[in-house]
Amino acid sequence: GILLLLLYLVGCKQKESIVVSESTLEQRPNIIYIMADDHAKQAISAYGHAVGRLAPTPNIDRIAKDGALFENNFCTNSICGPSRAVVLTGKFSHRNGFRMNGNVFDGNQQTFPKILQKAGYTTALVGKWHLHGLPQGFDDWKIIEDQGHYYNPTFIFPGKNGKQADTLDIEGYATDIITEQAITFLDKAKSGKKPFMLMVHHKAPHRNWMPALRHVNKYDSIVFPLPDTYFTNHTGSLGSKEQLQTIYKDMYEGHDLKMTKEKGSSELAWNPWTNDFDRMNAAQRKEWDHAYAAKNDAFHTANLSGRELAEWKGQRYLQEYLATIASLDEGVGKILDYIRQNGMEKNTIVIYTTDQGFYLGEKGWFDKRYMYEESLAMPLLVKYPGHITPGSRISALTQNLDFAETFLDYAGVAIPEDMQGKSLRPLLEGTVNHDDFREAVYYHYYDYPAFHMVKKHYGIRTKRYKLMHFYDDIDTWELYDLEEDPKEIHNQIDNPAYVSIKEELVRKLAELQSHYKVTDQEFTPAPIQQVRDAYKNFE
Ligand code: SGN
Ligand code: CA
Repeated sequence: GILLLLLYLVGCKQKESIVVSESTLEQRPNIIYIMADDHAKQAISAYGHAVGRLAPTPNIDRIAKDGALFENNFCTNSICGPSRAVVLTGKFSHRNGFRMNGNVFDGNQQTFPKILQKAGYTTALVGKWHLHGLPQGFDDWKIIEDQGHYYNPTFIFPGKNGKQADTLDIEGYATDIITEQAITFLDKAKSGKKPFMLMVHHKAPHRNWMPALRHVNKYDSIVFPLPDTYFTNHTGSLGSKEQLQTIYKDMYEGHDLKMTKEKGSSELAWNPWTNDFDRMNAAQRKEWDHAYAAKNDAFHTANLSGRELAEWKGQRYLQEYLATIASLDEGVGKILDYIRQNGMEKNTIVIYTTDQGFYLGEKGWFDKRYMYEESLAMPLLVKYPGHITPGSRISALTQNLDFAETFLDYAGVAIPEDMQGKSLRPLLEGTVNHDDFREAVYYHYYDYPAFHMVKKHYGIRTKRYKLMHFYDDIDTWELYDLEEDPKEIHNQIDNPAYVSIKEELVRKLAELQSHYKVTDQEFTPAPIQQVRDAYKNFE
């Protein structure tokens, strides 16, 4: 009787909080989540693109070699803050409330770090946050201010003596500092009894693509192939007609392309905001100017115009973007080496991804936001020795929506009913057929009018097709056959041959919206005049 009573009491206690025995705690994997900002999968050599092969990322590739590479991983809303909010909550933007960068994340809501923390994990975050407000659910955090700076960035961290937060400018290069902070955390966590979850959020390779001083000339002698759609006029797409993200039309000469005013001068050409360069100290700036002098002078001598100038800009952009990634790759190498040298490799899951995809000149563009492939796709590499077959390639349709669920699954914690994604663990362990994982993904971008003027749109992507609807101050549909037209140049929406496919996609789209609890309110267009006025203000 007494024994039964005791068992009953123990049972009651277990219902109150998540109780995990010490031994189970120790068996649970550590999680290191490394997320870059705007790192296109074309620029990761493991993905096999020409650009990635010319500017290899050997350390990031180690994760794919030792683990799995996801071929069809997508974001739900291709912009920074919203992607981060989806990762934290496992919910679409319309459910977590963070639809665009200007929103403020409701930090009181449920997130996976909070759940892991309750379940006995030590949780930490270093680097970019961009959700405004201070992080919750982390035992330890050090974030960069808003977008942060490449040189001598300001960090925000928990304050002392009752202060919520303190700030400190740390001298050096952002990517290197974020890596060092991550290692400092690992050093502390190494001897701890609890498993940990560390999020390493880099600023790189976000605009304005400033490489570390040691890499400024890294790719000067390499000619990168510009995409064959670099000069393509995407006439079938009304939705992208008014965009402002064409490399040779919209990039700022000084800020983005690091061009100088004239030969012999180190004064930057048109530079709408100088803050990024002003952050450098005198010694850094001197080294920077010196590294650029010869190549900028050569540009002035060449006196390019028209198509040649447009191509030169594309080259300069790729050289800088990829040189910025060189430090990222070194940083990933340092973290991988650290866990190997400190006996943490076997029980640590390492993930490499980014917040959304990016254009490297496809259709002439930079930036992201669109549901077209380059910005929809996110690289995703995961390793967990002994649990994931080295060199696996996963073709299933997956999303950043699935990350939170995956981490909880590996930590042995129940996935809350209201999370909207699916754990990737069955894919990683090879217990589910890739084609059976998910039939289609849903997407919705809201940030208009804003930088680059990408109109609001939503849509569905299956393995083969994509249907998109641009709305608000426009009402236009696009349909692409990714098998016949992987570069999405030919909008088939009015092609009679695609009528039944279109109808099927419209039906599936409606199904997805109802499944994910999308309400009509999401699409209420602002009066057209209001949008036009905001555009004017924005300019
Ligand atoms: C900045 C960039 C934009 C970029 C947004 C959002 N301009 O405003 O090009 O689209 O960030 O990027 S910059 O000249 O200030 O660099 S996001 O990744 O944070 O969403
Ligand atoms: Ca981003």
